[in-house]
Amino acid sequence: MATMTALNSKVAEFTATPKQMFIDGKFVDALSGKRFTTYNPATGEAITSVPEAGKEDVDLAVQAARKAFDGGPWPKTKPAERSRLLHKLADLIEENIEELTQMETLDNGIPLEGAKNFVMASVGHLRYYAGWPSIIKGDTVPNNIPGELFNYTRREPIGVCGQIIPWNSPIVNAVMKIAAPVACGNTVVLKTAEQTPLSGVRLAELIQEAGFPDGVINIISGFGTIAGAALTEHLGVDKIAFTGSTEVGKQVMRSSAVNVKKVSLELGGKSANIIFADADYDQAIANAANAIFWNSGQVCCAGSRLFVEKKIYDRFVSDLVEYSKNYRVGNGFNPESVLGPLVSKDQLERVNRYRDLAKQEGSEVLEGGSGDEKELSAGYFVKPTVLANVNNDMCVAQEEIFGPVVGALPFETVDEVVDLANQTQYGLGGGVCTTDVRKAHRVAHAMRTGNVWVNTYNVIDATSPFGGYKQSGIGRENGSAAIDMYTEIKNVWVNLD
Ligand code: TXE
Repeated sequence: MATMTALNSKVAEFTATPKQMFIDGKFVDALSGKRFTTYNPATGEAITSVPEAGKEDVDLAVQAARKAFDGGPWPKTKPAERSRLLHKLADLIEENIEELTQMETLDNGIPLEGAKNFVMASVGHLRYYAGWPSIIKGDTVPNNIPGELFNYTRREPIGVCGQIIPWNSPIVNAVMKIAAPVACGNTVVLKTAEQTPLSGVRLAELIQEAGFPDGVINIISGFGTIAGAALTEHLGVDKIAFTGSTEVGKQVMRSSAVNVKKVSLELGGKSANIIFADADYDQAIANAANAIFWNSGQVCCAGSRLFVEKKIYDRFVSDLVEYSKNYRVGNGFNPESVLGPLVSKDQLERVNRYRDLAKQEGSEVLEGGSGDEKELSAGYFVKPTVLANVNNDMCVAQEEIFGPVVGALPFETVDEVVDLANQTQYGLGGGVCTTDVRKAHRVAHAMRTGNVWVNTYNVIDATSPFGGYKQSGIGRENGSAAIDMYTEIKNVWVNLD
């Protein structure tokens, strides 16, 4: 077994003390004094503890964000200054990249290389939105009303944004919920996921160091049913952006109705990845594997339903299992690991329940991957798994598993596979592998999903809209779509007569 990468001294120092949360520019404990422990999913060992925010702490954070918004400094801060601060935060993340990478691996489990990609994606995201403040603008609008009327629109910030994130890519999730709203002049209260609060605490330190005015960005740690719910119910919050399960997303919508908050949701998926017989075979195998196994399948748009044209189905499924042996599963600090553990014991139990259910439903469970059994028994690991002989009505083909488990389904015609791909409550991602350009676009247009990848998969960038059709969500993050989502449009009429 390769030697594990040593823990960076800064990370060791950081985790040696209990952490606090960030409200109104200061690091504080919960008013109740309650705390909870965060664990390393590769070993089950405690890392450190963070405050457990209650309703009263959420209230303080919302008040701080209100103060920074209502007549406060942020909406009036000049665009160039907002850009400078976002770039400054990106610089600080870059300066601390090794430390943040290790924190992600420690808390979430993802191997160091993947964790570094998360941190770099966060930097890219901040830099992209740092370019926006000076170009967020309204229009002058021609109109048909008699007389001389000057008619224009303004794009104004919405107010206080309550941001709730999951645990599957903690630092990227956090930055995605900060950069765009703050670029638009909003203020933010972000609740991190209870499984992975660590990088959020370090991010808050860097936000403080960057010099954002107090209360513009508040980061709290706590549980969904308490702190998350308090945020969605709070009358001082103007907008909620939530990423998580569809079930909780529905609850968030219901609670947000109390003061008609603007709501955007990025929810679950059961995305179809379609492999035609005319695809570049080796590329399609690599694509199919990456689509589901990257980050151990804990990706909302993971290609968890793999449709393979019947004439290559048997060979493709067996080659995919063979290919998956390249995925060494293990502790993220082991440089040989390609896939880390699942984030928690709950998530491990959930994925194992689905693997058992697959057998009961009559599919064949083919396990691939590789790893050291001693290392694997220490944490919440699942090897890459291919379910063969799945049909689209089975639970394992309809419910989100959120692990490295793919159901493989055969098909014969384009119309049939488009129909099957769309037979799901979800509509987040989709993939098509073919060398026929007409077929590629035809299928891409017919898929009822927010994102489609042709001969690639899981490509997400700050520049490009991301979000779901149907029960996969409301609204789009990233790109100019997020600017629309975090601004109100005001129409002003001026009588010039
Ligand atoms: O998600 P939750 P969980 C899916 C995936 C996974 C399943 C369960 O299938 O297996 O959900 O994961 C906060 N009011 N996804 O239980 O519960 C919670 O504290 C307000 C897909 O972790 O949805 C956390 O911060 N907030 C998904 C966040 O919501 C509440 C990523 C997500 O938790 C709340 C994660 C409430 N009542 C899971 N209850 C994706 N789209 O990527 C919980 N929260």
